[in-house]
Amino acid sequence: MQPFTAQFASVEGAAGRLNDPHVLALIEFGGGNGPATDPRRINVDLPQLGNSELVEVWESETPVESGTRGAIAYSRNDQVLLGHLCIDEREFGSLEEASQTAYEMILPFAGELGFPHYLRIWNYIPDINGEVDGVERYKRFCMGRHAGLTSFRFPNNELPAASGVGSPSDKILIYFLAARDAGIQLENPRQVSAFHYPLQYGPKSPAFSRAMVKDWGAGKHLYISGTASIVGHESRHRDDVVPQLSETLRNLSALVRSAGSEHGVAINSLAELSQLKIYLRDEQHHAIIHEYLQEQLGDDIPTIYLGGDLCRKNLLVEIEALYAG
Ligand code: 3EB
Repeated sequence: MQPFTAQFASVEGAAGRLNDPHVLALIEFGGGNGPATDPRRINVDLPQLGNSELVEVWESETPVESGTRGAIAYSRNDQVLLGHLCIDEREFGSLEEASQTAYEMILPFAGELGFPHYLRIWNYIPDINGEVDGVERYKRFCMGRHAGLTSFRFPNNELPAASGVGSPSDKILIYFLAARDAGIQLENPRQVSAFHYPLQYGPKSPAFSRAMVKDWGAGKHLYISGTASIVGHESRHRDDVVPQLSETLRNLSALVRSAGSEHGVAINSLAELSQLKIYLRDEQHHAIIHEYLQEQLGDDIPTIYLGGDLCRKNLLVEIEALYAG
């Protein structure tokens, strides 16, 4: 049995889907940070670009159980746990402390529910490129995340795939997918592992893996982290969106190749990916990115475009992807 399916659907009537106990999550985009009326409802507060208004619906073949525990809202079936929390850093001394606390809440939580293995985490961070005392807030987030992971002795070789993107919201949003058994971490042969980035990117390296492969028995999934125009550890093609995009596609291809050849994921090319999320710093780049991706990948991959700041000021585009058979 597939643990879940993830699909984009029209925003119209989407909230009504929550009446269905097979819905594991309803992920909305750009809707403001209204109160969550259902623990399965996640609001990613980034504007959706292009003419579509989509939501993302995760469904389970079996009815899900959902609820809240402390600050974390969750839903689960027998195979997966999906949880999220929103943290207001103003309730903490600093962004580092808020991020550390968030990870210290998340890490034991999933284990207590019987899902101790993290596959994928999404981090949306307010004012990600802002600076406090000369240190960029993304670096401060990385410091807090690192401290949180360290207090649980979390090993680098179990780090989940992740996205780390700026948010216009005033709260940090983190959501995660966890499983009963571990996935396999993938690194990118074209890139230095983020957890080994040199000090120039911050005193504590970003704690995530480039991708995760999970064998669900019924098939293998590939969860690809936010991927950008980084080769080695350096940003490439400063201020040039199409070359950044083509470098990003080369990075994604390298991951897909190793997932296919080394880990038996049934994917041969980027065009076979099940889902893409494209984050772009400048909304004006939407048309050119859309056109280039259509040329390179065709029209078939369900794709959503979100406007957001990226974790390095010189990055213009970042792509995350899912392959779910
Ligand atoms: C990079 O490759 C781009 O800090 O969780 C991508 C995915 C990025 C996740 C994170 C950051 C994160 O370094 C930025």
